[in-house]
Amino acid sequence: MVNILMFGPPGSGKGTQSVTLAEKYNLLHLSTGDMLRAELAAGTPLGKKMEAIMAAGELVPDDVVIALIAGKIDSTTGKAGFIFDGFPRTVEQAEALQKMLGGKGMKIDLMLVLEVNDAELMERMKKRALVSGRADDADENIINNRIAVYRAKTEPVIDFGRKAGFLRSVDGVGSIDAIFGRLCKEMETVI
Ligand code: B4P
Repeated sequence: MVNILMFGPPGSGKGTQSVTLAEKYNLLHLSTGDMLRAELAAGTPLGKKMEAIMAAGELVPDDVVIALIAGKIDSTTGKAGFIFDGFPRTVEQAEALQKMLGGKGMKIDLMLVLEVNDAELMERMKKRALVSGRADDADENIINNRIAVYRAKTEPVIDFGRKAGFLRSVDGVGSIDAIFGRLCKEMETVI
């Protein structure tokens, strides 16, 4: 089983690229953002608790997302591995994932970091707001907060990946197909 982390700032294209990478390489796509939005949409107690945090562009507590991911890893069969999209978002989440995988005889094989400048991120999320209905895309201040939270809490995971030796940076600006091609080149070093 191969384990890939799709990493990058909000709006960098993690979700967009993870879907097609998962199809091409027969991986299970695990997006913590999608899982949390599904809880919100279903009106579960967990979703109700997380709604305000997500709408403000803050991170939900580590134990919540770690539990969501653990449940999925345990119940998956018939796949060549996992692509983790938007997880881990803190060093604590990264350490928990490494421990979880280690306990099952697996490891993190590759961490793909999509590099996109802030102006481009803002433009993409404002465009997405027109169709997504997402509260966290609708307001420039919230988008700025998400980018600030990324720099403060999530970017340190890059150092974690660099030290562990599985980090690969990829230019995340250009056409979706061109970026997909760049990511596939990196994937083929581990698959
Ligand atoms: P996510 O769902 O992970 O959302 P995201 O970071 O905004 O989006 P992504 O990078 O996937 O961008 P996309 O492909 O859609 O997180 C949402 C919230 O959930 C977080 O703020 C947090 O509150 C919570 N959460 C999630 N995981 C968590 C965790 N582990 N711990 C704590 N909290 C967590 O692309 C964006 C837009 O750009 C799209 O419209 C797309 O069409 C467009 N686009 C993509 N590639 C493009 C390209 N090359 N050129 C032009 N446009 C492009």
